[in-house]
Amino acid sequence: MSDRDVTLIERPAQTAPANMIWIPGGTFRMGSDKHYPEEAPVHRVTVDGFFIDRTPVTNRQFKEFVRATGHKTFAEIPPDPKDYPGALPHMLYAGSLVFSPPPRVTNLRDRSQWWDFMKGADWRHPYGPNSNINVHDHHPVVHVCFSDALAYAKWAGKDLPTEAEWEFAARGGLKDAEFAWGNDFMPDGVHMANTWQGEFPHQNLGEDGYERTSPVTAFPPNGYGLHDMIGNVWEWTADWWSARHAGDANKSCCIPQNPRGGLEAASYDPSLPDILIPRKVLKGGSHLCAPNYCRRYRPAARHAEAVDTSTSHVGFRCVRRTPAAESVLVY
Ligand SMILES: [Ca+2]
Ligand SMILES: [Ca+2]
Repeated sequence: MSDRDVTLIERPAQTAPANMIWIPGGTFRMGSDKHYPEEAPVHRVTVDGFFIDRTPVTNRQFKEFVRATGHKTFAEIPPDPKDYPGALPHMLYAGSLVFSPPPRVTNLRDRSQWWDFMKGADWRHPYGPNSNINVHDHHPVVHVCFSDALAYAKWAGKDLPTEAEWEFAARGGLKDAEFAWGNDFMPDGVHMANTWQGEFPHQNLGEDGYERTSPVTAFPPNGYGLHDMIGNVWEWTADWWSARHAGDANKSCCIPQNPRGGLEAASYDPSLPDILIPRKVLKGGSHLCAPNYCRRYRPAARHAEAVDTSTSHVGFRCVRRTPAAESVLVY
């Protein structure tokens, strides 16, 4: 041991759980002032160290959870007519939102043009009842709503990341970089994440090798060794949606520590005043993020999703926090 370097780093005494990576805590500049309004303003935030899953939760991992618990996802349960007064009975069926683009789209504002609430679509049938996940063990699980993701996390002895934890991990140790791997979207012409090439939503060129989801380690990891933080599937976080970030602290003493996002009551969709379904923050963008439509393949990007919504491009990964991250000698 005497001839080896000894480094003192903040790391808990326990060894890393399987397929998780330790993210040393720190202070970083969260958000961006250069893109969409909901990412602004840039503000400093401190997070404690934590473990995070190396990849999004896969179909194989979710299958283990369902086998052990009998969990039924929200998308597999027909809605209770009592919860939807006035709805026609034949319209109340179990299903989930599947990306089904029309041949032509007149305007990019109306997302219902390419999202189809498909009967029988669920995590085992990602593109409808006639599809399956037989050869997709290593693809991220999709068609999970917020409570499904949280149920998995609790079963695994974990939790869902806060937005700040997720963004800090996604940045991979880089300061203020646009992407999880630096400032160049395609360094040396290499695709670093599963996004969309071509004109969204009708022209999916698949130049990165994938028109839909991809195996969770198909693209290079970021500086922390994490795969797919950007692209492939959006990922649920524990935080309630807020239309903008809080401002930067005036003094370094007052930088928020382990912030927990906005208030539930402020997370509703203002364009749907009669529907009071709270929304959570999604992070990382998906295989549907395209230059002409949704440039959200960046750590600072964020998107609101109603807690009871599941789709073919949203999944999640988990974290595990330590009550007291101890400083230990690492050889
Ligand atoms: Ca792609
Ligand atoms: Ca992702």
